[in-house]
Amino acid sequence: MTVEEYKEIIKERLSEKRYHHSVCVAKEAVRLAKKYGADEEKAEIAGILHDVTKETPPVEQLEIITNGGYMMSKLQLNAQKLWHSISGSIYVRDYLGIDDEDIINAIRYHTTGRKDMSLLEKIVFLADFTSEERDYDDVDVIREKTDSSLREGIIYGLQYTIKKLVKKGMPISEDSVDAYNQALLDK
Ligand code: DGI
Ligand code: FE
Ligand code: FE
Repeated sequence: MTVEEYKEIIKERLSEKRYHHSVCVAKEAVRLAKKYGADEEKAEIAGILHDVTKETPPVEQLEIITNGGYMMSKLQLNAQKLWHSISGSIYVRDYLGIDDEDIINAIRYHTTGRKDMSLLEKIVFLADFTSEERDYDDVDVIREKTDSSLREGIIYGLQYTIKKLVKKGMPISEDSVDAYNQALLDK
């Protein structure tokens, strides 16, 4: 399938606002791929598809996840915001026929990050924060950091997410903690 065909699928499945977000993330992922030497086509595909199941009803997401042979941990079951990255990665594999592991993993870990992220995974993780339609308070700070190094962007992005989750009393995924510690310690 072509990027244009993936865009049509996403348009059908998402609200206009989130479709626009997906297009912006794809564009930003391509920009970062050019800058940091990743595969631009994979960056565009992963960017456009990263939130494919974000608006899919939770029950359907559970079905996709279970049918895909994945068992969520207690933490994952309790953090519904994490479901779309798991169900999305299974959806593109089992329903859209994507067999590129790197694209599948970039979708799978776009919300939490993880230890030993590939270049493409880092780019999609960061493009979700720095895409042009994002307008939270310190978006310019993470854009600057991401432009100076992926590692700095990742540290800042995870600090932002982890702080927000702690404030709300929410559980923190081990993948986020591992990604954060690795970015801090491995220079
Ligand atoms: O799908 P988007 O809105 O574009 O962005 P996203 O995939 O980064 O999702 C962000 C949401 O996921 C946000 O509400 C916080 C939540 N989240 C991210 N990391 C964790 C998390 N929730 C829990 N409980 N634990 C995490 O580690
Ligand atoms: Fe997401
Ligand atoms: Fe997103």
